[in-house]
Amino acid sequence: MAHTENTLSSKSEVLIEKENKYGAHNYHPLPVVLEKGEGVYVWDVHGKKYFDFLSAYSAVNQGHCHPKIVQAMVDQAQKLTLTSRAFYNDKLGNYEEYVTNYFGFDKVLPMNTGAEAVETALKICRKWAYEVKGIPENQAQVIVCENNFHGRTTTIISFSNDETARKNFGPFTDGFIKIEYDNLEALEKALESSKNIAGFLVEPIQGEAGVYVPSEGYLAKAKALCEKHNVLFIADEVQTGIARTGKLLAVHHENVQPDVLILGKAISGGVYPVSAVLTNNEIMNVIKPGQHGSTFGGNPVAAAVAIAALEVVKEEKLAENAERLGAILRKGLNKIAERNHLITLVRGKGLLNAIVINSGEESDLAWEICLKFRDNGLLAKPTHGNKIRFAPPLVMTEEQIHECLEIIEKSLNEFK
Ligand code: IF1
Repeated sequence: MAHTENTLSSKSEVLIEKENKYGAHNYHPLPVVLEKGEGVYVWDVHGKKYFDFLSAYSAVNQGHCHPKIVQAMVDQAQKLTLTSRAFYNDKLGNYEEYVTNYFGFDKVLPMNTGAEAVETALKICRKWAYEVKGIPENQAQVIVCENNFHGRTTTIISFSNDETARKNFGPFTDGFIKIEYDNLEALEKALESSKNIAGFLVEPIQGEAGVYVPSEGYLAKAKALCEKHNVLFIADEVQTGIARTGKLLAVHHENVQPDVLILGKAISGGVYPVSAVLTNNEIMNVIKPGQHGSTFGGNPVAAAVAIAALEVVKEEKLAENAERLGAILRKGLNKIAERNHLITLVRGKGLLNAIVINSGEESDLAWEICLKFRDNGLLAKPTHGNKIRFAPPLVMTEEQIHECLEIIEKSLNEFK
């Protein structure tokens, strides 16, 4: 037995060591090497099965390797993968029609990653500010929030306040005003501070900050303030969008339609990098040929995959499921918190949740707990030291959620 275990662990170790030796050290993954996924489950290279409680940071909302989405990709990949936008392809127009109707916008600009879509939204916003709103050249300001996470490009980290993400990557891009999240007075003050405000970029729930849900009414009131000042309300729903929080979009909890909507991650169900920026005609028409683009953005595989992934969300009622199971999960977690003081707080919406661990942000207790979850068959990752994000695929069943709650409680009890 001991011999088998040694061989088993060495297989993971060899693969981890390879990444360590040949890959840049820009991540610190939980030590588990995965080779297969199906629905809410993933399997490691030794055949051990786990509940995935991260969903690739909310990209695989539809579940791992969803057969319909994978089939759409395979079919399209065998026919035509990439033309660039130098020529038309027979899939893009259908996708553009589908996605704009789906979310209620006039136009879409297709990109690949979340960060690219955020960059795209900022460029569109600035151009709109100069050409429609009439802000003097190079004077446009965009309001952003403290503790935001919008991606990793040089411009995006320019307005991050995560020192790890910023240090020694300067000089940075100008034109951003940072205000406190979930603070309407701060927003109003910033909007009144200058005539040159072009947009307000906001996450409806701050994911990386530890699933920080703003006060009820914040988004609706922020949108109204933006309207009053003729400023674009730009919602980054890369993580919160596509049914994750119990509605198709997190802004729908407050009946808000953003001026600019940024989507990524689950718009493809995690099988292919697809992102998008959606707006009305008046805003999108500021972009003319040659002013923005991407080799892969809007390619036929992306188009076919995204249609399939969005269909699955409706067919399988994933928003409703996220809403229902999220309530059960938080209720169960709160019960555990009553019995086990390692959990100090449970928060979230739908199936985007986090627990706060009873330790300082510098402590490695949350990491140790995630290792214990792993040993007991559930994969989650700490964020900001003492918070653990719980975001399973939305195809989970009620029975499975209860099974997960048992794993979570059992693991926490092992620390007593
Ligand atoms: C990593 C976090 C999640 C995002 C929002 C844009 C992007 C993201 C609201 C950029 C990306 C990712 C990136 C990923 C970890 C992950 C993350 F912990 F860093 F914050 F999900 F919570 N807007 N979030 O959350 O999208 O360019 O990555 O496609 O490893 O950096 P991308």
